[in-house]
Amino acid sequence: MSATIVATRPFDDQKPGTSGLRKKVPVFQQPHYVENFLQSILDSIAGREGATLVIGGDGRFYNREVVLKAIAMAAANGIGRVIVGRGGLLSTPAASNLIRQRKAVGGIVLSASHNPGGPQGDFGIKFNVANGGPAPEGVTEAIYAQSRRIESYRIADLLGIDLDRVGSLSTPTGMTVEIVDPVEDYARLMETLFDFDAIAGLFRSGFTMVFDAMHAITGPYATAILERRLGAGPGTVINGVPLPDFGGGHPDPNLVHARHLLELMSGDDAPDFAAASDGDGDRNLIIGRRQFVSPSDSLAVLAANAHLAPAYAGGIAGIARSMPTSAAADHVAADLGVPLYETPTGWKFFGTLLDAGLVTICGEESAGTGSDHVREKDGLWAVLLWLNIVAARRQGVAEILREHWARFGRNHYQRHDYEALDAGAAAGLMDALRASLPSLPGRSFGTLRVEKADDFAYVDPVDGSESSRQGIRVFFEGGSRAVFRLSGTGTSGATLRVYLDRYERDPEMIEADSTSVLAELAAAAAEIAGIEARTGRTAPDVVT
Ligand code: VG1
Ligand code: CO
Repeated sequence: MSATIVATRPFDDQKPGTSGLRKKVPVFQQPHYVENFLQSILDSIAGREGATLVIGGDGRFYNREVVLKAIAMAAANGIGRVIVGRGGLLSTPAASNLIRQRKAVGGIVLSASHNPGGPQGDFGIKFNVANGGPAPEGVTEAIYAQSRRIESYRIADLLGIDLDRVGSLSTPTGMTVEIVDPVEDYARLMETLFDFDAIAGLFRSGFTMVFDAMHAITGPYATAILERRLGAGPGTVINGVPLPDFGGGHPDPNLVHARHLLELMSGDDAPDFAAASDGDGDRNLIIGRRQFVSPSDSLAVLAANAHLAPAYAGGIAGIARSMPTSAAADHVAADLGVPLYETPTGWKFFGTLLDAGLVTICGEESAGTGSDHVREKDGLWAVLLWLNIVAARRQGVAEILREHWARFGRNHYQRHDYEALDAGAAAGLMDALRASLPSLPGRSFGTLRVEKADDFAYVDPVDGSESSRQGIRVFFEGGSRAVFRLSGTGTSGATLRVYLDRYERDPEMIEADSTSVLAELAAAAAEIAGIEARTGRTAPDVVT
């Protein structure tokens, strides 16, 4: 039994976005659709002959079918060994870790991350390269180009692979299929980074937490690490069983989709700490008692306190944040005397900086934080670093955050999302904004006066690659900023994201409510972009 060559025709919509190819499940279910894209990925891997490839996904609807297809196609394309998470499951950070540990040429990670799942929900395919990180733009462009000219794909006949049993077997084509426990290597890595004894001591002393896995991939990881290894009480992890449709929920750990956690944390019998993670386990939400921590602040606090965890005791080399992320981390970098890099949105832009040792900690306003331990953002890592810091400082989340603001000042921050816009209207809005850039400086909106405005372009300091049109930035006198960009992860219509950032040092303004502090900036941003006139929307759908 060997490989079959199947004739196919290109699809014209297989262009990866911010993080892989994301479409509705029925799009992926079209005949040859998945195979075409997988073949285009495999074709992009130089040196795949005999090499190791990691395969796994977040367990959403269609995961198992595509895992089996990926194994069968790897076998027909000369891959020597595939490492597959049991049940076809791997969180994004765990996949990144396995790629690195096992010196794989890359990994195929099946996920649409925080997007909903189920038969009518979203599915996604991401490709990670040998450093464990998301394929850089040069690679995703090559994959897309290949998907436009593909004429055939290769697939082997794989009879009876049992994805649910850990162990190794050989395919008729000679490829080894190694099914591994998806949690084990990752949990061991976490033990090397953090002071597990101190965190376990915290739980023994009566500290309580809730971790909401949102019926997504992090359930088994969080249960193994928090409940079993660290001794957090049983029931600490809720919604811990991964389900193909995430139990009908939207696995995005933000104030809208994890509102119940915010409510829980404002009650009188609130636990000390609450956290959540997204569909594929790379995002995190942190809430203390009566204290939500915005992801941008979380990045800054983690960077300022990382030295309290064993892995970062020697200090950090630098910090990187995506451009729309607030400047809170910039103040920490300046204080530590380390560089701060500002990159376009998407974790793929951090890879070269991490590989070159220029930065240790990275983060995005979209609830992603991570370090050089893998090449992806890592939800549980952020939770464990927070717990390590809480244990070392013997202070609660709210106290730590308040001291942080008092020392560094506070960047009041919000992201306003306008979802499911007409794609043409959204593109028109961005074009008009771009065209208005030269005329913006000097104009006033209420008390805010525009100082400068540009379209963010990035030159990677390590490999010199260039990325343009990465978001419109409008800077106001006094240091406030509004940023506009269109989402690259949605699957229907367009989503406009408006990011608002205003820095305050005055103690009274630090304590003020972010919505009111940002109200004037929000109004200015809406006016500058003509949001109501162009989209008919008078308010955002989601504020995070
Ligand atoms: C969003 C976030 C971005 C993140 C990306 C993938 O992209 O804004 O910060 O890297 O999702 O995260 P966009 O293009 O929709 O703004 V995940 O957890 O979906 O892998
Ligand atoms: Co994700």
